[in-house]
Amino acid sequence: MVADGRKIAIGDVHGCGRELDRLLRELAVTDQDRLFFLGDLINRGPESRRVVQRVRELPGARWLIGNHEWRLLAYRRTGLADYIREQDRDTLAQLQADDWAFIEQGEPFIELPELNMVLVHGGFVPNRPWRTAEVETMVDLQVFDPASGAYGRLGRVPQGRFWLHDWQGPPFVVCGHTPATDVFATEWGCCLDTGCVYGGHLTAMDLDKKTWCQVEAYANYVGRPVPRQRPGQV
Ligand SMILES: [Mn+2]
Repeated sequence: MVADGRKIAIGDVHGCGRELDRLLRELAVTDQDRLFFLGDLINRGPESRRVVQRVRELPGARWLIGNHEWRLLAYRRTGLADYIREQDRDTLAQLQADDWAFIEQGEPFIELPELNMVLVHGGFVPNRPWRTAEVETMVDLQVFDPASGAYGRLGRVPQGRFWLHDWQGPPFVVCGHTPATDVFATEWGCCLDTGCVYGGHLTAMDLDKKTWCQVEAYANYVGRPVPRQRPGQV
């Protein structure tokens, strides 16, 4: 029997507070539902602090570390300007000590054994046991080249394709991080980053039913369009 409430994963919010409000309304979230945020709550969009605060108010919510949180936490730990991008300044000005304490509790992955699922921000290298993955890879993986085994961020592996093309479960992996206009789904995984901050959609997934719910962004906060496809998609 399914326990009380739903288990719902939500893709990259990136400071899109109004869209998050709208999605939670659309889902009619109750205190019995368990929400799992796939990372990159902050940056690029206008309301990083309010998004963090909204997630903190949700009972039982869990959240992943995304590459944006990872990078800013590294900056706070080291003080090295190498970790900072221009887009981070506004976020750094907004976030307070209590927000950082919350962000530091983010998890590199979330395992849901009862569903045979794992949630991660970036991804896992295909053909390797996912438990051996390093955090740096989990938060940032986008593409994989089956011929050479090379993997990494978009553009760093030009011949690579979106890693879920080559992922064979179990487990079924739900990720964010690599935006395109539509959800990407295979037998063994799906990507919920539908580019809300680029004027796309914010996507939620009911993990028991494997169904999706989306709301459209109110604006494009970045000025570049969301890519139509992920690398290697046909
Ligand atoms: Mn990301």
